[in-house]
Amino acid sequence: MKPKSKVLIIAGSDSSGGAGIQADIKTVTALGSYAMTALTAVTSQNTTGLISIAKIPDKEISKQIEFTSKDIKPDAIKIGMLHSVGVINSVLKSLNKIRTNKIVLDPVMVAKGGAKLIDSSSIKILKTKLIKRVNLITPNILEAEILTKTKIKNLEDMVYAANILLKLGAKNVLLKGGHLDSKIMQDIFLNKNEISIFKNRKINTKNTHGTGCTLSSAIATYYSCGKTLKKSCEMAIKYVNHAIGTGPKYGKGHGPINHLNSISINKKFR
Ligand code: PXL
Repeated sequence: MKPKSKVLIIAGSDSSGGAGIQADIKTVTALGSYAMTALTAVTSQNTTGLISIAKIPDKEISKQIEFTSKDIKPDAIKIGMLHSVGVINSVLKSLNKIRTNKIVLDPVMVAKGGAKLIDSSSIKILKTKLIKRVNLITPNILEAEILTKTKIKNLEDMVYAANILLKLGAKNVLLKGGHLDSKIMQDIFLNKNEISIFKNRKINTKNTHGTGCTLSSAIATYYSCGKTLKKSCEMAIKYVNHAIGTGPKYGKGHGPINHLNSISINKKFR
């Protein structure tokens, strides 16, 4: 097959390959599209935790976004780890220059093991500026609690918090309920006109490293191919659910999910 569309990923590297830009590239590829990248940081980690973060200079991030997109125009953009105010400002400036208008933001804040991936002043500018510039924001419970300064214990709290995100200027919100203590997964998609709740079987496993990165990249890929945001969320959730269910069980800690669950290898390459 030939790639169906082109997706630009703005995110950090996870050396263990399960999350970050590695998860993003695998996802975009496994769903049949062409991945381009602008790297924001390099993390050293394995499934048991993170030991260091090296930051890429703001100017280099802008150059990657602008020079790459000038030549091959992305159909959609996925944004992940943005660790500082400088990075967010550079990304905002570059987004205005390249004019791709399908943007999905995963407001990455902490890694699975608890390491902080963003500083507090960045959270403020994410909330006041970046949120308005993107088409969809995909917080998990913890991220939504931080962004809305609320406590989320159930579905009702999720709807309340998601509405605050709309008031902050978000156009569409996918609030992921996976961290709630319940037997089914409930994710809420909403905008000013509609609300949908996606319900799925919750898979009991510790191997969920990179689910947020994978989900937002899958959404960006479906969206880049012309599906609606709501449909893109629904299909991306299904892809991640299958990826969790068929995880390869690598490493001693929180292992990766199976990005390959959507593909089979052509006979001539086996
Ligand atoms: O899952 C959030 C995330 C995003 N980006 C990078 C990460 C992680 C989690 O580990 O390493 C680079």
